[in-house]
Amino acid sequence: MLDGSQTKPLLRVLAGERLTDPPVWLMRQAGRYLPEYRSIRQKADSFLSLCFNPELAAEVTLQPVRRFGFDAAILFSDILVVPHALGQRVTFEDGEGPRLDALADPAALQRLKREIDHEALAPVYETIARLKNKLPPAVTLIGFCGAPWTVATYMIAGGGAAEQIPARLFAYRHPQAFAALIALLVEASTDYLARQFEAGVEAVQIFDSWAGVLPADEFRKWCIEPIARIVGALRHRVPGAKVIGFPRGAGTELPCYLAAVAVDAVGLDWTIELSFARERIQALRPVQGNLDPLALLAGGQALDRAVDAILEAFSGGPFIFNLGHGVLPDTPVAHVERLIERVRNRSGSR
Ligand code: 1CP
Repeated sequence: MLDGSQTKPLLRVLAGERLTDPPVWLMRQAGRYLPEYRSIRQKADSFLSLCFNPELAAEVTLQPVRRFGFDAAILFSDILVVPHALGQRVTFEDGEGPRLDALADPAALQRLKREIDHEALAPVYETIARLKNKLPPAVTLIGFCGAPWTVATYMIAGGGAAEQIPARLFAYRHPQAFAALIALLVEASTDYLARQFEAGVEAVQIFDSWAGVLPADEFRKWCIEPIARIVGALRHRVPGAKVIGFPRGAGTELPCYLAAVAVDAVGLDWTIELSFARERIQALRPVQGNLDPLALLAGGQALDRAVDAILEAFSGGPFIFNLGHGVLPDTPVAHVERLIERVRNRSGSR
């Protein structure tokens, strides 16, 4: 399964190697900023039907790799296919983001299945199988899931919510029910990631997009502990499974996260100060990141300066160039081209 780990740049970095030319890919590299994505998106009735159409999902996964020559392809899907496979109603309204049948109180948890329905996710595994033979040999296929905390925020609020107030209140008011939901998501996510490896992904990323809204002790309880359980159980099922953690907003809690979670690399958001990241994080584990997506949207000298500062900070150790969060829909394609060119031209000269 891990064939190619000797040659694929991204897998070499995940194994702890420092490369003169860092591999580069971008979170949300497939999406509305690409005209070729928008034209495929029109062919599908809904966003979920695009995620569950293996032919189209494989195609949109490949689009950014073809256009920009990224070192990784990330499976085209969404973190909210897991609540869907647990029986919750999930839809995506155009321009408004996801809508779920909110879990308003502990009794609502009874509506969920006891375990993830792999039948519902079969198209995702088929997309992975199709991609395996279609990727250039140096490109790594990355699978993913949302971290239990981040997925729970959407399940409880029924969509995106400012500061994740509904989920935080639920966790304070009903800690036992909340722990049961997190435990269900730990099982479901482990199972889901193991199946992705069996279908052909070579690494996975665990997106904890809302880790940063929690107080430190809650962060340890609802983010660190569950993710540590997922990574431990996953490695039991898939020995050597490569995992990238992305606890967005974890800040000064990052060393604690790395002490407890055996991820192979950690994704850094753009707020992390670079010398702190080099000395306190990259010294422990390979890092991935951390360009501000707004610097990419802005382009010009702001982009160049930010790229150079990141290369300067991280080129001395194992490093994957990425954004500190996803590509924004209004990002000009020319700015992504400029970014790739700069990363490839500046890094080699060091
Ligand atoms: O119609 C459309 O085009 C919808 C836009 C869109 C896209 C392109 C959504 C809705 N999801 C995706 C794809 C997606 N989502 C990918 C695969 C593509 C790639 O990375 O290239 C991945 C990895 C995700 C992960 C995801 N979904 C996260 C974690 C990363 C992050 O951005 O923080 C989260 C929080 C979601 C939920 C979600 N799905 C879609 C939206 C608009 C949102 C955010 C909702 C919100 O909080 O407002």
